[in-house]
Amino acid sequence: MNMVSRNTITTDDFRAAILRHLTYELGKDASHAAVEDWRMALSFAVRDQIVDSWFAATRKTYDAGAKRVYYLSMEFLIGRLLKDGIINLRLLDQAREAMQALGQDFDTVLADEPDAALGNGGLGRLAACFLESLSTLGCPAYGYGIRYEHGLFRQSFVDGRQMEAPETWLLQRHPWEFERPESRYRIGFGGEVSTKAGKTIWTPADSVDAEAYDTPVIGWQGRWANTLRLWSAVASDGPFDLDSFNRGDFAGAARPEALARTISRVLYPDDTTEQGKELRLKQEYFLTSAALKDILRRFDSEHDDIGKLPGKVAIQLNDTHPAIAGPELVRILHDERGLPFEEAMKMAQACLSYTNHTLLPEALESWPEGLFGKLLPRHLQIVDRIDDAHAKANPSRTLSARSDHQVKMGELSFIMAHKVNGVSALHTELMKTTVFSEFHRLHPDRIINQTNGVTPRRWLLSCNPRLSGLITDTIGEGWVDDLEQLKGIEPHISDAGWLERYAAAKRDNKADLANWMAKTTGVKVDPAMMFDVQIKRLHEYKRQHLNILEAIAHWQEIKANPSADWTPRLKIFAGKAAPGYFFAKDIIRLINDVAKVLNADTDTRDVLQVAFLPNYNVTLAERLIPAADLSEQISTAGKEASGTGNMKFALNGALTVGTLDGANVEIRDHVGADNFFLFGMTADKVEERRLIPDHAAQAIAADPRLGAALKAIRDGVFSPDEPGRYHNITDNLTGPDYFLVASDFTDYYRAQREVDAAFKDKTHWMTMAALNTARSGWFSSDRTITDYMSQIWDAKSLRDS
Ligand code: C3B
Repeated sequence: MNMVSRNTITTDDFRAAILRHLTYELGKDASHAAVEDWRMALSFAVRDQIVDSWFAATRKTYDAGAKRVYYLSMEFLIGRLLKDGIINLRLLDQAREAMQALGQDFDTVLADEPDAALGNGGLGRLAACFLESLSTLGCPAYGYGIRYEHGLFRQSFVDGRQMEAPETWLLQRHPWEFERPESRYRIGFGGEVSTKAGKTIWTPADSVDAEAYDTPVIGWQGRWANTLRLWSAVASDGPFDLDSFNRGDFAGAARPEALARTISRVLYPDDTTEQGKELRLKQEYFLTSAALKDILRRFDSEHDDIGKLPGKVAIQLNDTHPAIAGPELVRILHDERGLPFEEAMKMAQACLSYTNHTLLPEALESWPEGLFGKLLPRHLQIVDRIDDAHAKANPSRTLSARSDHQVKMGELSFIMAHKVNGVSALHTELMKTTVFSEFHRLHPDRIINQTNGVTPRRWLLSCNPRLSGLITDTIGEGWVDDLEQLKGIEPHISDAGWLERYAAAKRDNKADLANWMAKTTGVKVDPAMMFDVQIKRLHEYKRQHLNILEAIAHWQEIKANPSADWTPRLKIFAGKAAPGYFFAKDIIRLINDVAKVLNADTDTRDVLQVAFLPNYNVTLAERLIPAADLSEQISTAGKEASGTGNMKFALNGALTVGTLDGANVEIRDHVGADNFFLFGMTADKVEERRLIPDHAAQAIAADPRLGAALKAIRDGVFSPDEPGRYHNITDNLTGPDYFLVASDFTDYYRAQREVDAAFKDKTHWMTMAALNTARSGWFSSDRTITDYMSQIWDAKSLRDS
């Protein structure tokens, strides 16, 4: 199906490799092997090929004495890796044929792989796309993160309510990682700071060890592979305390190990609000300190002049989570290596850069100085000296990483980075005028923009074989790592035959999704309906409640006139709410309750249905995006830093209904205003509107449809057994309504009716969809990473050397 050319290994050789692994690695006879055994054997056969290119890349980097990029991130939302590896090695045909020859269903084997959910959402998935692009571009790089035993929780629904269960990806065998017991570092916490002979010495009270696990990340065509190094926490003093054990205190004997392992046990399930937990700060220091120790060990093995560090090491802080890297690097350079303080600070700044991913005030990390000083006493002193040095260099200012007895990680990151970047043009401008306005005045060259991107290997080639096959048929395969080549399909869009092939790909993807939904959720849907999709974390600013209010209002309109010529539509939702975010959980339940009523309504269900699919993850995104007609990107303007789902949808030919927020602005610029359904207030208007004390009441009074929809919720139409169930939502939307759901409703409703009208003209709709695909090339993470390499890291590709 994919027209991409093949790897040179023959199917026979590949089949033999699979059998060899099955027999000698897994100890299984083919006649007794289970699906998991086949998956493991296939993974090992694929991994063999990755390892060769991985070693070659490492050798080239050493030989060239090249600069490496280190991407520090608390999250890497990598998802499944097997198909990714197969695609990038161009082994798809051989793998499929070999599994067939072995009597196995290839897709069943692929689907057996757990989805590694080591991230919450956009930030973590961006890190995964970036690693893949770094490898595709041949830029020497490491991702550093935590090897969480439990990634993001599994979500299910009981009576429409979100239930959370631990995620257990590591309970299955994981073929991609290599344990590196030799790369082990002691990470200290607490204790005392003293001075001896003019030197400052930190003596931690406790410690854990960080042990490395490496996963190779293969780039397109297998020409380069980098490393994702994840740290696992283990007890410093061996697995258990023998004295306690011999005294019969078995629980006490196991305590050190249990305590240590807590650090890498779970991913925090909230991507925006700070938990304020000691454990979270411990996790952040654990990751950062282990990474820096590893970076310096590697540097020392190649260079003997520490002055060369900034020329050989670029460290990217993915949000403020690893911001302790600033003080930690200064501590190592000053306390341990003896550099004068100012010099240590300058050197650290030259190595470090920081990406800001959100302006939401509750997501800007800060730590009470008591907690910070208890865990990291030396670092607290260093933060103060960093502040002093910064104040000395900028005498007229009083900007500080310490205020109100808090350590402010955003400010600290800003001071310690030579470049600070936002993730979309609008977000970067807002950084300059809001959170970092004073810093920006002081350091006008420091903030730069790097609009996010997504890897086209996973988000088009792999997840949408029908469309990628058509594209390759039309313009060859160069687009896969040069996505701007998609422009080459534009002249074909006016050819009715070609457009019909484009439409057929979408139609077939939708039919696949409908079949899958019927099989897994029991929801039967007609693939001829418009598939309208909103998939992302649940958050008030993302406004899933605006979407469901529109559904209610539209349902009421249809009920009043059921025989009119309505455009049939299925609204699909998926996404998780942080377990402690009760408002977001109410929104989920409301959507499920509304779905129950609408889907049972025989007057309307042929033209309007709602489905909330459980346990949203990377794999589900790969299934939904290729089948979407409409992409919902409806955040309150000024709140969504960028979005990356918005890019994946446009690339796969879904039209966007969206606000002028984040990267939506740039998507609209690229695909053309005619091919985008715009609605809502701009970020400036949002600020003005909030100044009107009764903005929500005014909006409701002006639009009876909104009033009627809210009334239906309040009257218990969707929760007859408990009419007051959603009073939190209705009270909020009729009262403070900080995210301006009511004020944007009317324009959203209008835009949705425009969408309905447009969908009726199939040729026009498909033309718009194809133009979205043709013009989304700029949103490749290859473009983003190329710009980081030249504008932030000063790093070079070694792929073709
Ligand atoms: C997200 C933002 O919410 C998105 O707008 C953005 O596209 C991505 O980051 C990637 O830049 N984000 C997140 O997922 N978690 C955070 N803690 C902060 C931002």
